[in-house]
Amino acid sequence: MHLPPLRAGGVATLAFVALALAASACGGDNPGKTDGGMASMQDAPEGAIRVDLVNWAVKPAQASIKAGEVTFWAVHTMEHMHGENEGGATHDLQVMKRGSDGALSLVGQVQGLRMGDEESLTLTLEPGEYELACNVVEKVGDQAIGHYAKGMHTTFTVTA
Ligand SMILES: [Cu+2]
Repeated sequence: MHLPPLRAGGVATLAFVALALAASACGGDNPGKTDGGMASMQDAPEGAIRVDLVNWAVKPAQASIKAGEVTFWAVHTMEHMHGENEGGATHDLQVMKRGSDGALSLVGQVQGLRMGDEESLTLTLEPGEYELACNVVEKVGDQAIGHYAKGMHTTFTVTA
């Protein structure tokens, strides 16, 4: 007795649905957004700090900057591989400031960057300790995959 051949297809379809759900759950609501206005740029905006978003790391081109207006250029780079069913179809960039009590509060973010997507984010930052992170939590198969827990966060310092 053989398994019906549609089984593999069925599994693939389920995986696709899970991915689609994950994508819509973590904010694919960027189309039409105009406040960034630079989504189609191929090169980093002048003076911007490139931040690569990969499985599973947030990698800014520099770890600190002077306070003031700061532009991050979030890139879900093509130059990395995704293992099968490991997730990571979309990434966010959350910029969070660490308060005196140690708690992180959101300063600004871009969400739902698919592989090859890039978007700039300009913020006015006060001196302090920050964290650059991706807080996407997606469902892959039966597993909930939290990108932050996987390692998608790094310290970023803003100096006076
Ligand atoms: Cu992520």
